[in-house]
Amino acid sequence: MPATSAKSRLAQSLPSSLTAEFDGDIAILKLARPDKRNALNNEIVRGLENFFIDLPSDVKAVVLHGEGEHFSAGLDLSSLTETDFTEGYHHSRGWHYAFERIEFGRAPVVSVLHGAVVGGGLELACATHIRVAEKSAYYALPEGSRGIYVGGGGSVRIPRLIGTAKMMDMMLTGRIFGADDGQQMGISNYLVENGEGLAKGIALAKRIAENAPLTNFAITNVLPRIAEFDTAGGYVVESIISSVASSDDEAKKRLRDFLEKRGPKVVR
Ligand code: 1HE
Repeated sequence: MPATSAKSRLAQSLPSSLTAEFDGDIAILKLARPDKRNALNNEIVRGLENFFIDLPSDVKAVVLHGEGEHFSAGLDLSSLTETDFTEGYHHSRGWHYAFERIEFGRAPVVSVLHGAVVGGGLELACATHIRVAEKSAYYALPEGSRGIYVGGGGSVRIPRLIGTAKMMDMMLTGRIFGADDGQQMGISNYLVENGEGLAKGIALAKRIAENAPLTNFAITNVLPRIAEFDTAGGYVVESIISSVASSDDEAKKRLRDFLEKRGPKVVR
């Protein structure tokens, strides 16, 4: 798969703990620190941030997965041993900035989860737009037992997915949820057999990449904001973004295609 120069420059700029491949208009980004169970140190978090800042505009969707037996063991615990308040605060804010680049970036992101998806690993997964879990995936927030607290946006994103009560249970009691529970609770959108996650993630990313870019932008960057607005404000912003999308040439072409019997039908 030949990469354009912007894509190969981006791949080469990554730290050794991250690798990127390109397959047409999708990128496949891998956490590549299996010896440390893809624990997230500053290098990986900054590498993720820079990857999403520099993502070329012809990349239409991203798949994020992890090498080895686990998606991610969360925060690299060796990086927090001697921090004071100010350093800890900025460390956490650094994760927020990086994960916001994923959540509100240029392209929708599909994560593929397997093995441990714990602490900051779960926070990272929750910053992506679609989660595919393999049966081996399990979810935990062991911060309580480490004497720390989530710092990668987990308090904001995880309750939106599973509710505050379940997150409290995970943090207070160390409760671990398996892949079936995670699917039922809404952590994952898709549940597949072990070894099938990456193929499913790539297939979904390719499907997402076929959508009009402006619609994907509205879904990832505007919908989550509207969902937090009051009702009246939500309706106004929805009407604005819907009008912006439908007045785009791409929408006009796709609507014409359907009316002239060229566009895809919605079939099961
Ligand atoms: C690590 C980390 C890590 C593994 N930081 N080094 N996260 C946790 O509390 C989870 C901690 N990790 C584990 O519970 C286990 O490692 C796993 C269940 C994920 C995997 O177990 P296993 O048996 O496959 O691997 P292992 O033998 O425990 O670990 C292999 C190596 O990875 C070992 O290093 P080695 O030099 O002895 O080979 C481990 O020390 C290392 N390793 N996990 C550093 N997390 C923004 S705030 C977010 C807050 C959090 O994320 S808190 C949750 C932290």
